[in-house]
Amino acid sequence: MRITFCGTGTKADPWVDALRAELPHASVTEWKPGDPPADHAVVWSPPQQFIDEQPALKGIFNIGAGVDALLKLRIPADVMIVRIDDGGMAAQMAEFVVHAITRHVRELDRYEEDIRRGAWEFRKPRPREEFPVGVMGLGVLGKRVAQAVAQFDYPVLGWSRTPKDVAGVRSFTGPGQFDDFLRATRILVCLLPLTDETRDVMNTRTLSLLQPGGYVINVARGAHLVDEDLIALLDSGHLAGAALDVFRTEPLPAGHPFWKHPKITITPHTSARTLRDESVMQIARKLRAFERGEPIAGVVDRLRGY
Ligand code: OXD
Repeated sequence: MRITFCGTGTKADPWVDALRAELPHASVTEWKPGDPPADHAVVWSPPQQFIDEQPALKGIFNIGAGVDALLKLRIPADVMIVRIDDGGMAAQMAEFVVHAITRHVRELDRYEEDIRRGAWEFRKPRPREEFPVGVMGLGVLGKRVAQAVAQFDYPVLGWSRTPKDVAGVRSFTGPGQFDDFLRATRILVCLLPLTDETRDVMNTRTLSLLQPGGYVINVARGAHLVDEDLIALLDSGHLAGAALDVFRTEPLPAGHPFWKHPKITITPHTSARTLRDESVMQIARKLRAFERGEPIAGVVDRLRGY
């Protein structure tokens, strides 16, 4: 079996070495233009040239959870596209979102300011029942996040395209229940895949439906959020703040208003990083199953977009 690795912005050697160690019978190399055709590819955001030069691919294994960059390419219909199910990301995502919620609800950002000016002051605890958390997207990551938040006794709501049953989470399904979900939410967490249907999903209309003092946590893709609409609702006081990890353009351009907005906390797309060892083990497991003709999890439905 020949495997080619092509990871834009990703150091290839550690991935190639780890894949070789896990799949000793395969020939694994970093892709170079003009290379002979491989049977499978392990990729992150490859160029179209890569796809065009690899006519024998049976499977493409994406080393991230989101396949939006990959689905922009022209990929022959018979090539299976597989995403990482977790790769160590779910626990990181859960801790990141719980941290963002805790920081906001417990006013830890204000305490940090107080301490910086030498003030020892208490704030009245805010009842968590007043901060219902709505998680958009209940895939592997969204489900783990919703469950983690529920552990801290927040009311948790989930919204997904198809019905999902997650213990401790009040479920809303499809476009028909979207507005009810938003109206019942104060802290909105976006963990949706980016598709034509979900692009710009957080805009003036939808964010206005959140409860007053709403808070937005975007850990999915920058294009889910209309930047100007968020800023207007923060400035009008309807929204209390936002924690943003992803942006329309990354790195976030110098001078973008998000850098300095007092109600926005930004991080550089780091909420959940792919952990190499776990991902390689998962890819190797899936490849072995595929070679044995067994079904594998995480195959992307191209029509659905994830
Ligand atoms: C991913 C990401 O999709 O890192 O895995 O954003």
